[in-house]
Amino acid sequence: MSERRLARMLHADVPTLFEAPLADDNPADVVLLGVPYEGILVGDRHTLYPPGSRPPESFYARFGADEAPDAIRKASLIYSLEHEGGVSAELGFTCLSEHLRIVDAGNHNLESSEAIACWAGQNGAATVALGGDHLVPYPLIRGLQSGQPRRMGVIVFDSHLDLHPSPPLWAGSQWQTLIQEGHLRPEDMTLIGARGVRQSMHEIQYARRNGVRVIPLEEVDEKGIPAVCEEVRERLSDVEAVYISLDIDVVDPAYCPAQKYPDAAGMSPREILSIMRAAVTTVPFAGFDLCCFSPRYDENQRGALTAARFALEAVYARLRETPGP
Ligand SMILES: [Mn+2]
Repeated sequence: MSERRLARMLHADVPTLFEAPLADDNPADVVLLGVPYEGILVGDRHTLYPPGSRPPESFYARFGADEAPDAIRKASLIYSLEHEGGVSAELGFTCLSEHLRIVDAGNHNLESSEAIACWAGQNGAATVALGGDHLVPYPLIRGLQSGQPRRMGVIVFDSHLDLHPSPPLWAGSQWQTLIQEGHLRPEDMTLIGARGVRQSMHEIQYARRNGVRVIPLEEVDEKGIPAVCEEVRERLSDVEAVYISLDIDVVDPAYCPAQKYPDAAGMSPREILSIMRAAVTTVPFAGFDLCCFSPRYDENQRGALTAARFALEAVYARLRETPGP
């Protein structure tokens, strides 16, 4: 292995995401980071296990999101910036490395990822985070908002609403907690892709009462992606920046079997990329996370590659939001 490659290794056989250089104290446009955090685990409908427990797994209760960042980094070699600096066909054959400073800050816990997001907010950088479970947007949005307080629109792709009121610091109550702490307004949240019956009545009641827009997958199918993109643009018309959170279980398991809560007949990656593009070309891009990817259920890195592609799209967001070169 060349010295050049070694400088872009995080540890052991894990490269940095897209083989981006390691983060240092210099300014950056995009800060990549892993948050290999998996906290409260769902055992069954009535059982939650505290962080750190290792209960038996089942098809209903899959774990392993803490293994995701390194698995996605390995698959991201396909998108290595070392390949001529990352010449992007999607961006009119723009060389990413010539226009953006993209760095990988390594793996972090909740506390240090919040500190990195705060630094990013203060320094005008966007964060691209690989979870971890779906609590990960909690420290990221808190950090971004403390670094640069803004009215933040949030676009969430998820098969589930995650609008439970409790317990706190859970990948099912993160949005209510962020709202209660004043970091988000419910009317600035749009949840796209709900499907299946792993839902709770009180979550949809909370959404309807408080103005959280829920677009179930069936409505996406009926209206079509262009109409959904148009509604996303409208929803973002009053905010100052957008944060995008992607629970990988919104994606059809055919594209990514490595999901904690798989549900057949989901969205295609290209549908999601189209909506992401609509969001980031409307207002400045603040950050992105991808959560609930569990590589132990992956097949031939198919899901890890899909996850890496979404992270690449989040990097693109930084160029889509600003005038081109
Ligand atoms: Mn979900």
